[in-house]
Amino acid sequence: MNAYVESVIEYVKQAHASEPEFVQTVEEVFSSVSPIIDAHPEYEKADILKRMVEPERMFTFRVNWMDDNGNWHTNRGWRCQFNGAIGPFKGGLRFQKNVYEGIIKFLGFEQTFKNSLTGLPMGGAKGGSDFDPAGKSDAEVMRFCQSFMTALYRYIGPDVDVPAGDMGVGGREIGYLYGQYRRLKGVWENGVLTGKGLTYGGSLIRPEATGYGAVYYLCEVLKHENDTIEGKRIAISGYGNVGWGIMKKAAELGAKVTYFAGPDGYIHDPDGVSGEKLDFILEMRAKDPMHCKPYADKYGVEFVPGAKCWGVKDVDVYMPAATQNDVTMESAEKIAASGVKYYIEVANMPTTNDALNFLRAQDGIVVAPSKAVNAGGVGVSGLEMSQNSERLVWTAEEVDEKLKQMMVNIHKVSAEAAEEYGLGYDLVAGANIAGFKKVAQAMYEQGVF
Ligand code: 2IT
Repeated sequence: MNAYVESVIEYVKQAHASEPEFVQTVEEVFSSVSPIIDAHPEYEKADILKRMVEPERMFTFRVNWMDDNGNWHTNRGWRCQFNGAIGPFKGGLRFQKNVYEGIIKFLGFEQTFKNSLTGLPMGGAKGGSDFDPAGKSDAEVMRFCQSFMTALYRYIGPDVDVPAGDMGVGGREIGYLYGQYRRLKGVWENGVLTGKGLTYGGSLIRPEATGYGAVYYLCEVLKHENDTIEGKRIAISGYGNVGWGIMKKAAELGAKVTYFAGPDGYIHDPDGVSGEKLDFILEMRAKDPMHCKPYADKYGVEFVPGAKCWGVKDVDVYMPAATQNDVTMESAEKIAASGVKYYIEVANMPTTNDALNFLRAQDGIVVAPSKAVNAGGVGVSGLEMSQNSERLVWTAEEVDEKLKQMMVNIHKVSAEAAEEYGLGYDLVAGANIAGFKKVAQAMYEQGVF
């Protein structure tokens, strides 16, 4: 490894010891960039790497809100405007009990390279709160979102920073956040948020985009391997927005999701999830996001409590689509032993670094990295921004076609970047290199600050 790269990784390990997720993502991305630093001594001179691991700006704020019984609560809010070299800051908001600086920073860093890969002009950002949405009423969520936006609105804008959803933040939350932004600013600036409802400037296909994009990316991998999506059986974890989109697009293209895992265990449905089962999942999730067992009860299929489906043999593709560090070394060993050929990450950083490197080193497995595979989500957010600024609305077919092209291109530039540096078909390194190159060059050309 290049000595400068090594020294910056070492620095991050020391300086961010209390933020293991952030250290993990820096190590993962920077482990691929040595050849670029070797080829560009001017980057070291301009200290590009050390500047890259420091957010341009990150702030924390207080969010007070009243519950339905009249009790006040205090939560913490964050926004990390990580890198704005190639466009306005862009990235989701995560509302989850376990959120702290290290999670927001890891997601913001990852977002920078992901957004670069989309080919659209978007910088990297992330934000969120340790607010726990579980069991909260609509009115409580509304008051929380209004308070959150009151603290945030001065620091965002269509050309400044454009938040969106992530875990715990969907269409409902974005609606309340936008309502409060509009009320405070007194202008129609709907390009300030993406993932909006269709009645006020949301883009068709945005809710499905991450899952659809992941399946389009999978199709490109299969094409490369002289294989097709037809008849493929897929095991996923997570059945949120993203997992649901995978199920739907897979069914549409003649494949099927035969396993899916939730917080309480996993489901095995050999017929695959399609048709009205997709509607049932939406209902089940709305009633209780912590249990997928009701699906097994309803359709008379197998439910395995307290376990993950990593290691099952009767599938062709694994797609972890739940959350970070879902697949550890123990699961990776089972995956390698299963003989399944395709390991397609979907959630942000779903694999620990040791497990990811272990899987990449296996001969018979093709590994694809989440920052490329899930980039269709933020990619369609970028398309939503374009529609908002031009005051027009694209049809579902138009957006879907642009999404597909974007995923084809992300796969292509990743494969080409790896090829260029003699790494073969290494989609993990290729995505890191392709995403990194554009950001590094933009920072370099804009001078040191
Ligand atoms: O992780 C992600 O890319 C997102 N949560 C979506 C971000 C966005 O701005 O649409």
